[in-house]
Amino acid sequence: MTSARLILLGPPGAGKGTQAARLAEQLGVPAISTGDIFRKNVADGTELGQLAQKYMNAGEYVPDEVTNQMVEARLAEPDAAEGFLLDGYPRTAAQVAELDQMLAAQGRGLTHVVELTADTDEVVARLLKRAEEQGRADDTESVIRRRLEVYAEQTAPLVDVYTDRGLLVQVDGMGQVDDVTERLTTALA
Ligand code: B4P
Repeated sequence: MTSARLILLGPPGAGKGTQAARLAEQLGVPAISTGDIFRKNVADGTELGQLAQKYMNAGEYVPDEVTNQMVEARLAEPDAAEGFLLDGYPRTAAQVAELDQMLAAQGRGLTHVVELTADTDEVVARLLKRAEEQGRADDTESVIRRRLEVYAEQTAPLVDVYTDRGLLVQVDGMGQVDDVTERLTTALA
């Protein structure tokens, strides 16, 4: 596929970050993860990081204006000129509207929106396991529950938006990582 311009949607723990890295490599486009960019800013102690950290640690979304500006700057970088895989963005209706504007201004559109699905019990188990291994501040049980609520309230409705546009592809994120990658590859072929 040339010039893939993709969004990867899915609840926390569905495997977005895991699969985004693999898919982006296959497709030859950069994986742009808003969560990773925020975490890098937190680690570097930037002003953006200090602001984002408060929201992330509480399981809340970082405000739209901040997130939109950050993505706009990232999409303007040369490596994203041909294509990109957005992991974790957009997550709200306001972010969808902003992304539409950004892409319209560049005269390009999305090629696919992939929803990676997984059961709630499974995603909670995966995130708790990651908490043990990596100690991410937002992987405590209460924060995970809040992240799932915020996802259901603000991000799940985006599935209908992209279904109505004829862009949505649903892929089962349960099971082994390699099996999920294979399903994604088949779905996008
Ligand atoms: P993210 O970094 O996007 O975190 P996430 O939704 O939990 O997904 P992640 O990619 O990390 O996990 P994955 O499912 O791959 O966001 C973190 C926070 O940043 C948000 O809560 C918010 O505060 C902020 N933020 C980010 N984007 C934003 C936006 N657009 N607007 C506002 N705020 C924003 O994997 C989870 C675990 O499962 C991993 O340990 C992985 O190894 C494991 N795993 C994956 N696939 C598996 C499989 N098949 N089997 C078993 N384990 C698996």
